[in-house]
Amino acid sequence: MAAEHRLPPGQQLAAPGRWPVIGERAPEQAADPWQLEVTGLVAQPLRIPLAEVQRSARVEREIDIHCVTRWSMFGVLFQGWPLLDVLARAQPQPEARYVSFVARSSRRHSTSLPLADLGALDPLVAVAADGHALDAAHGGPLRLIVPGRYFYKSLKWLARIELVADDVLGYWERTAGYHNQADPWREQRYLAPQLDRAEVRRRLAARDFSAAELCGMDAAGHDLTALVARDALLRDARFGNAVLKFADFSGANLSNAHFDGADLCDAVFHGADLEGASFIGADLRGADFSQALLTAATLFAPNSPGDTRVDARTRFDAAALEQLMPEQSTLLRQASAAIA
Ligand SMILES: Nc1nc2c(c(=O)[nH]1)N[C@H]1C(S)=C(S)[C@@H](COP(=O)(O)O)O[C@H]1N2
Ligand SMILES: [Mo]
Repeated sequence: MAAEHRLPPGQQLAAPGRWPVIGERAPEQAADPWQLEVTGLVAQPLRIPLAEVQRSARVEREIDIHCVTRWSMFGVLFQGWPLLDVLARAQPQPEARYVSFVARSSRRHSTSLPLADLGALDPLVAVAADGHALDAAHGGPLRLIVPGRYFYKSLKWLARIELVADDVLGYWERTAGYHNQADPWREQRYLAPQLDRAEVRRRLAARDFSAAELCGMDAAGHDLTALVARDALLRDARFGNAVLKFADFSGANLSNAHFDGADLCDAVFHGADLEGASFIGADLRGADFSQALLTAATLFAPNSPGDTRVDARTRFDAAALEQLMPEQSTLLRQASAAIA
C-alpha cells in the first residue's frame, strides 16, 4: 500500500527505530510473580503464569501503530498470543459484551473494547517487537496490541482481562476525553467537550485559565494577550488565530491543541505538554518552549515553512529536535540556521 494511503488523517510518520514512550513509563514494582488473569463473565476463569503466556506467543504480525498524539509507525513486527485464543480458553458467557483490560501499574491503568469488535481487530497479547522482548517502557513483559485503533487501546503491562456486561471506561477515555471508539481512519480522537459555558466566558474575560480543566475549549480568534494558563488542562483546545502575546502556558497540558496562525510572541510554554499540537503559520518570535514535550508537534507547513515566524529569541531545547518527527525537525533546523 502506498504510504499516503496507509497513514490515517492528521498523522506523521516517526523515524524508523525511534519509537516514542508515551504515558506511564514503568509497571508497578510488585513481589508476586506476573500472571495473566482472565476473569468476570467467563465459564473458566484463568490465571496464566507469564512463562506460559510467553510459550503460547507464537504468532507474528506486522502492525501499524497510530498514536492519538499524531505519530505513526508502519509495520512493527509484534509477536504474541491472539487475544481470541486466550478468550476461547476462558469461554466468555453469553452476557459478556465488553472486555476490560487492566494494567499492573500504580494507577491501575485500563482500557476496554466491545467483545463484538474483537473478530475484526484480532488483538495480540504481545511479548516481543521486531525480534526483541518488549522493554518495560513499551509495556514488557506483556502488552495488548490492538491493530486498527489509536494506540491508547494498546495497554502496557497487561495483567487482567475482565469480561463484563456493561462497558468499563478506560483511564484515558474517562480522564482525558479520549474517544472510546478510537478509529484512526475516522479521526475519533476526542469526544465532544462538555464545558460549562458560563465558566468558559468568565475565564476568557478574566484571561485566567490557571489550573482549569478546559479540554477542547474553543478560543479561536480571541484576544488573550498575557493570558495566564499555568498548569491548565487544554488538550485539543482551539486557539487558531488567537492573540496570545506574553501568554503563560507553563506546565499546561496542550496535547493536540491548535495554535495555527496564532500570535504567540513572547508566550511561555515551559514544561508544557505539546504532543501533537499544531503551530502552522503562528508567530513564535520570543516564545519559550524550554522543557516542553513536542513529540509529533507540527511547527511548519511542509510546503510553506516560512509562514511560521521564529527569531533568535525563540527557545527550543535540543530535546525538541529529538521529539519532533523527522520532517518537522529538519524544518526547525533550517529555520534556526536561517536566523543564526
Ligand atoms: N498501562 C498503560 N498503558 C498505556 C498507556 C499508559 O499510560 N499506561 N498509554 C497509552 C497510550 S496513550 C499510548 S500512545 C501507548 C504508548 O505506548 P508506547 O509508550 O510504547 O509508545 O500506550 C498506551 N497504553
Ligand atoms: Mo497515545
